[in-house]
Amino acid sequence: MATLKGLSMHIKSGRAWQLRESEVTDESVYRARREFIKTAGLVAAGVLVGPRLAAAKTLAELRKLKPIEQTKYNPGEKLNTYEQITSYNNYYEFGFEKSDPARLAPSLRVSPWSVRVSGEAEVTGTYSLEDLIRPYPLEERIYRHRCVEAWSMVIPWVGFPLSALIKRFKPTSRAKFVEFTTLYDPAQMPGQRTDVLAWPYVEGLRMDEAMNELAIIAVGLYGKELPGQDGAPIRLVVPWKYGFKSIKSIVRIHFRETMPATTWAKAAPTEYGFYANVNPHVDHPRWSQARERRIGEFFKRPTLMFNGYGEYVAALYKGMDLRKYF
Ligand SMILES: Nc1nc2c(c(=O)[nH]1)N[C@H]1C(S)=C(S)[C@@H](COP(=O)(O)O)O[C@H]1N2
Ligand SMILES: [Mo]
Repeated sequence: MATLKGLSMHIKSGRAWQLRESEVTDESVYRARREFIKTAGLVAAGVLVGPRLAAAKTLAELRKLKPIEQTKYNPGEKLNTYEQITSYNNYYEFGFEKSDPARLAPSLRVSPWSVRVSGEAEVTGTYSLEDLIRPYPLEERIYRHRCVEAWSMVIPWVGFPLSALIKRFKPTSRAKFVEFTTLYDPAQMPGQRTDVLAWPYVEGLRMDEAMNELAIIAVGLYGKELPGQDGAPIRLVVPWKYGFKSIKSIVRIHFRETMPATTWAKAAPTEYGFYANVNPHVDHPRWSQARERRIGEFFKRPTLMFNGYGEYVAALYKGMDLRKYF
């Protein structure tokens, strides 16, 4: 990939200041990659039964969403290209290499799609995607995205505030957290045929975090519907937290009194916390979080507290020890 040539070159040259892929990867994931590559290869070759592979869509091939309101949410930094955003990311249901989601996720069937809303709320039920999102005007939000693996991007999402969606279900006073679940369908999601993570992928927010104006439900990017690899047809975006909080392809929203057991916090509790706020002062046990590589750039840049969104979110964590609640 031409756009990522520079990046892979850095990794190969292996200078001391560079973060090697193996250093930011869980050992179990690293080992599972080999297994997965074999399995995915057999699926592609038609030896194993798997989903029909569909080519990743170009921007021109995707359905345009409209109307989209422009908003004040824009860090004023150079946008990453559509190619960068859609060819380098994590979606472990479709493999463990950054290029796997673009290769395998586009074949996920996203229509029909329904989302079940349950738990501590007055209004619950199962909604078709269309019914779920119809009431909300779509906005463009340009957000920084910071992966826990110390790379970052700037992405023009299309979506609407999560708070608007939540209000409609009238959570009760017992609802202290909201939990999100990704589709579980090992026939379509080859990564779910491995035990690298406890499937389905689960994420969650404290209710006040979920109601913060920055948290959005995204249904598109670059003015078009979401491509498979970015979490089609509906996903969460929480820009002040590490990327793993922004769960993809959501099928369930559950209001609860207790903190949900989230996927990465369960997998490695000393490495990934429930809060997962971007914090350059609290290192990951195996690497520094002080700097990040913006995809497409050569030199690393300093990571900003709350990914630069402190003015919106710092008050949520007043009085909390962010080393303890990482
Ligand atoms: N269901 C699911 N959601 C997920 C992931 C995943 O593996 N499965 N990976 C997360 C991680 S670690 C990141 S960095 C982002 C990357 O995708 P994006 O660039 O489309 O946000 O998705 C997040 N959401
Ligand atoms: Mo990530």
